[in-house]
Amino acid sequence: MNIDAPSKDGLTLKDYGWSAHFQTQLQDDDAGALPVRVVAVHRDALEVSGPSFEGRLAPPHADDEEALPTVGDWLLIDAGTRRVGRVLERRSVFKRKAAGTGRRVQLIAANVDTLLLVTSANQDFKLRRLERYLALAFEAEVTPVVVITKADLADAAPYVEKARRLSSGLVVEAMDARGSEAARALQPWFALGQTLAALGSSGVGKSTLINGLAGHALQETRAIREDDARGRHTTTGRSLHRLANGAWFMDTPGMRELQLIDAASGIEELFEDVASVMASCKFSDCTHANEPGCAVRAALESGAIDARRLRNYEKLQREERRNSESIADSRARAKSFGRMAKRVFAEKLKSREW
Ligand SMILES: Nc1nc2c(ncn2[C@@H]2O[C@H](COP(=O)(O)OP(=O)(O)OP(=O)(O)O)[C@@H](O)[C@H]2O)c(=O)[nH]1
Ligand SMILES: [Mg+2]
Ligand SMILES: [Zn+2]
Repeated sequence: MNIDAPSKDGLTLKDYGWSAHFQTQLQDDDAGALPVRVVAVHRDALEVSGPSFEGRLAPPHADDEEALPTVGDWLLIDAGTRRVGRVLERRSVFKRKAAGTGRRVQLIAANVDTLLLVTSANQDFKLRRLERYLALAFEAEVTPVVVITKADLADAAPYVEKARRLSSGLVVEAMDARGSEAARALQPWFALGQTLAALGSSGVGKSTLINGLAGHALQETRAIREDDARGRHTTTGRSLHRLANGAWFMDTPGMRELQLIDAASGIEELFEDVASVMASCKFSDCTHANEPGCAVRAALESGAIDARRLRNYEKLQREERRNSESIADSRARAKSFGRMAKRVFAEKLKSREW
């Protein structure tokens, strides 16, 4: 497969975000396969795009949610039948616990290079929610950029200041998402073939951003409710779009809830400052209540760490553990059910009279 071979519209695999990470996964028998990228997932079809094929495909079946293609994934499809062969190993993936009581994982996006955490300079801005999204980015080893929109409607400086303190070196940009300053501020992340994804609540301006960056209305946008600044869930599905500057931008529906799963190391990395204070308590099982030599109480008193941050660290840790354990249970059950079904089937075959 020639990675630089251009397609009819002049785009190469590299323009679609292909890299050595994917190239090295190709084997000899993949010679006739076409690599395509998933740009949208519908109930009954996958929408894909690549130098040699663009269109809709029948989605493959799999019991394991995480093995199914998600937006941003690279797939190999059969050049003749257009059947989906396999999903290439992802360079990064975002997942959450599926909303509701189900013990399922939901994939949000794959192969993203930069995650835009979009919030507004209004009631939507919540440090604890930003921390949730940051843990997600750190877990996936994806660069986060906090984007504070609606800077034309309020003084964004205090919001920027607070967001910057969430993690050392964190990039925070405030802007009017409708204007040309958005493209200027985000320019460093827009290299050719780079993939950005925007996550955040409904109404913060994710679709407005993509429209401004594309230079035309790709996605529908709708005014928020005046009383509480909440959006109206205008965007209903995730979709990946190519911008004129050669970068790819994923618009997503406003999230009501992001329950972390398989994100323990992302949480640890984000709260490394708090964790290291905890590690220096005199007793290893210190509850930070009234034990002597408690480093946490001392750090709270001196202002080295703040109570809100400590609370959210403990909350996210508890939640992540609970979610990951419940999914591990259902994964194990699915596996043992699969084994049982196989055994029963084998018995049946044996006892069958031919
Ligand atoms: N004044 C101002 N309005 C903005 C800005 N960003 C977005 N808006 C407006 O906010 C409303 C919601 O924007 P959308 O782009 O639809 O929000 P969204 O994040 O895509 O929302 P969902 O699709 O529901 O998740 C629209 O009326 C936008 O014009 C901004 O920076 N300044
Ligand atoms: Mg939208
Ligand atoms: Zn302690």
